[in-house]
Amino acid sequence: MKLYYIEQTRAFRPRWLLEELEAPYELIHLDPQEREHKSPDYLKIHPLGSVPALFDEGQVILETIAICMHIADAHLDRGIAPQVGTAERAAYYQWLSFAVSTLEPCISDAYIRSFNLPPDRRHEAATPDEQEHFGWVITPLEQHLQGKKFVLGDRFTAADVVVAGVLDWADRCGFADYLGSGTEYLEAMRRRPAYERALG
Ligand SMILES: N[C@@H](CCC(=O)N[C@@H](CS)C(=O)NCC(=O)O)C(=O)O
Repeated sequence: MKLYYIEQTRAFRPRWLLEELEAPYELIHLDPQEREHKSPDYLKIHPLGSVPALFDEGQVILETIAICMHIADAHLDRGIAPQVGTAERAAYYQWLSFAVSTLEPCISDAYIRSFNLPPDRRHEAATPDEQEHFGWVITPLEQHLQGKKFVLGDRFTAADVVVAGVLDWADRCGFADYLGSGTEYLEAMRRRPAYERALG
């Protein structure tokens, strides 16, 4: 597998997952300062010039969640995702979807303002309205994580990579006070050796 990568982006999530699996992969670093992600060559891989993109089995896969689910399914024998058709698999789909479709949109504007804009155009993260909204929307996850080690209870899965990836961003752009049980969960995820390895 080849992972197209920019530091401090969503591309960290599949990298972390590959590190958890100790799977062989090639990391293709793109330098955003040099606009390498908008080069004609990279636009042939990802027409929006975004990361991550994964090349596997002769095919390019876009979208972080699809990439993470594909990596997990390619290593199902490692227990990194529940078997298809089980109640656990349904919960797995639910929390993956909740993280990227419901929770992440609450923080993405603040994230862009804090980290993605050119330095002279960056301004303060999370507004009070955004914080209040996030504090409401995180409720199902916050309640679910209480007393749990992992999203699926007692075992680490690819859902943890995606959920913790979103909480990690939230923590870093002004929502730290609104994570509730997610704070302890996130700290435990950050202590995982594979997470640390993926930071490079
Ligand atoms: N929904 C896409 C979003 C991809 C995305 O926006 N990636 C950001 C980094 S986190 C990026 O590449 N931004 C630079 C750009 O699109 O020009 C995914 O999850 O893969």
